[in-house]
Amino acid sequence: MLTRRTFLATLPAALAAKTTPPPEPWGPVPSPRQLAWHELEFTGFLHFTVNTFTDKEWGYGDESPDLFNPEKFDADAIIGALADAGMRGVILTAKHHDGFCLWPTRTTDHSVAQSKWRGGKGDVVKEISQAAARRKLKFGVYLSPWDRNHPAYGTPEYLKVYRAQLTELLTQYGPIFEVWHDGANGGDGFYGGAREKRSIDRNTYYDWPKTWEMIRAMQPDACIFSDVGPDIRWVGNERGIAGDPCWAAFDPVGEDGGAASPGNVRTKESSSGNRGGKKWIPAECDVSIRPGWFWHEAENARVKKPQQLVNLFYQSAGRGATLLLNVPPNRDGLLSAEDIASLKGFGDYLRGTFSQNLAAKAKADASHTRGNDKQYAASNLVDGRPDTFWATDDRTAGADVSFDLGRPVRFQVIRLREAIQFGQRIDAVEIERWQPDGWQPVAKVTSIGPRRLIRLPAQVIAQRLRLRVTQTSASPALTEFAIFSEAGVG
Ligand code: FUL
Repeated sequence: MLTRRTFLATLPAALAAKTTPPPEPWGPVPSPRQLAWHELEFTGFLHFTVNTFTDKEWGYGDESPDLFNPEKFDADAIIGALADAGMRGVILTAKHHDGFCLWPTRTTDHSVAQSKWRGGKGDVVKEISQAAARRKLKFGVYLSPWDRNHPAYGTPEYLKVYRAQLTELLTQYGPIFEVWHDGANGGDGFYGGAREKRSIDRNTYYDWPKTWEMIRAMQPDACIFSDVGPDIRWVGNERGIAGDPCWAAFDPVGEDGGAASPGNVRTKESSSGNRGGKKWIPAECDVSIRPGWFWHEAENARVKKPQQLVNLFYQSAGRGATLLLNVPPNRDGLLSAEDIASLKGFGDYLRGTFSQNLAAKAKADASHTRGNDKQYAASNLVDGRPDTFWATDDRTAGADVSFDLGRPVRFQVIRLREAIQFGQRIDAVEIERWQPDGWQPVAKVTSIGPRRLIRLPAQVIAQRLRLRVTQTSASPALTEFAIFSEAGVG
């Protein structure tokens, strides 16, 4: 007998049977680990090693481990300042080019274990990773392939050392969200006392495919970063600025047009990616809050101001890339007051601007556009949920959604997100507002992907807004339309 209860229990299945299928994916799509990474949006970089004490950017590799002695090192204080700025992950230079390891590795004596710091019992990697976990920041590691200290650098023997170091880092410090390999490779160095120049073949020496396989086996959720991916690409500059447009697809090509590898990529294509490219390798924008990557007293007055960080945020995260902002600890093992003040001003701006979506209660209407379905309704654009989306089968230019805000609203920032699990489908959109004499343009942009922030030159007042997809490569699918009033920058 069909009671009310059994009827209700069968209802969801009956409804599910009637739903329209989601859009067919178009082009490359992100892996689950990349999807999780896209959500981070803003992460921190910590450049810290013997260079901090020698005032150098690249150590030669002959530095005494005793130089490293950050007497007031406080991982919670460092991570706290990054978390308060709004960062959701942090990457530490576990080893820079000089070869000094910030953890007590079994692979070399050139590490914290040989330093005066904490009587040789300290472990920077452990303390930073644990402090990050306490503040719910994801933790990642930078392990420089180039090692100017190691006697075996340049021979196959060193590759074993590099992989053993990676294995220690990826098995002893909990979950890793990103493994960062830079592209600086070979040259002169100490090399165990040889003090000579050693060159390597950037395409073959490191046998990257094998190393990446090892990383996958040890930390399947970690994204691997390098000039060429495989998960995340370098944006091609160290100024923190993504291209506009910035496509997530990228098919890396070497400097000579042949095979690419970390340290050998045609960077002019890295900032915008390749529309129609075959691989989903989104851009990461690394930039330092100071002129250098490491802390130098002489640069204390040149720390970027909150307003500069805000501009960088729109030029990186706002174009769908992730911002990786370096904030180097000083000789005490703390962030300097200047850096903390800038982070605070920037964090206040982000919270003040993005905590309230002024379109959250808007009535969304896509009735002019064909193919809409209740399940993928336009109201999903304003519901604040990342897992619901608006989709239409209409891929002709002009598919549109209008939003009635119920009263005139003043705003200056618009945020759009595509449902990237189906690929980066949209080529261009326009935003308009209703004026007594019809729809008037407010903004036009191209690539959206995981995020597009449009910062208008001045505040706009509108009660009705319209989003028009003016060019698309497949039927559009978007998860968000949000508007914000911009906070002041302290
Ligand atoms: C580069 C290095 O040479 C710089 O020192 C810095 O670490 C930067 C983030 O990556 O490859």
